[in-house]
Amino acid sequence: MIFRGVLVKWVSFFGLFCSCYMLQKHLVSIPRYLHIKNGWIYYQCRFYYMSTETKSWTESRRYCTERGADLIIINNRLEQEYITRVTNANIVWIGLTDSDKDGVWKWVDGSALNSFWGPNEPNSRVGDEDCVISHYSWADFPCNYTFAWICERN
Ligand SMILES: [Ca+2]
Ligand SMILES: [Ca+2]
Repeated sequence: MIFRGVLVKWVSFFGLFCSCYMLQKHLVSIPRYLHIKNGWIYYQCRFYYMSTETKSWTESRRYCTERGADLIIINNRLEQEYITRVTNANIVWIGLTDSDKDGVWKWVDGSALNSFWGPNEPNSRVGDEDCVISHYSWADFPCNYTFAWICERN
């Protein structure tokens, strides 16, 4: 029985790893309908949702968390380039804010910051700019401005 349990665990772990690896390797050849389900796109073992409407940063985040996701955390240049590509370089909210403490930028999960700030950003140009958008690079904006957004989940 113990052996069977271990075997099942091993098979399900390996199966998960395998399908993830296969999807990454053969991403280009996978039919479109496999990528996109209810607006979610699969890329590099993560699911992304690109909004078609606009909301404030807080409302955007709520949309994501109500669906078991959160605003996107951009972990590396590859992810930044992917997001720029799939949004056609449109402005989107990302999961970065300094609303806890001015000048201390934090991802929504508290993870470390990889900086892709645009020239002269963050600059709090119109006053309180506590939330961050991606548009090729990052810029801080007032959180109550409305933009499209991207959710990310496992
Ligand atoms: Ca990410
Ligand atoms: Ca700014």
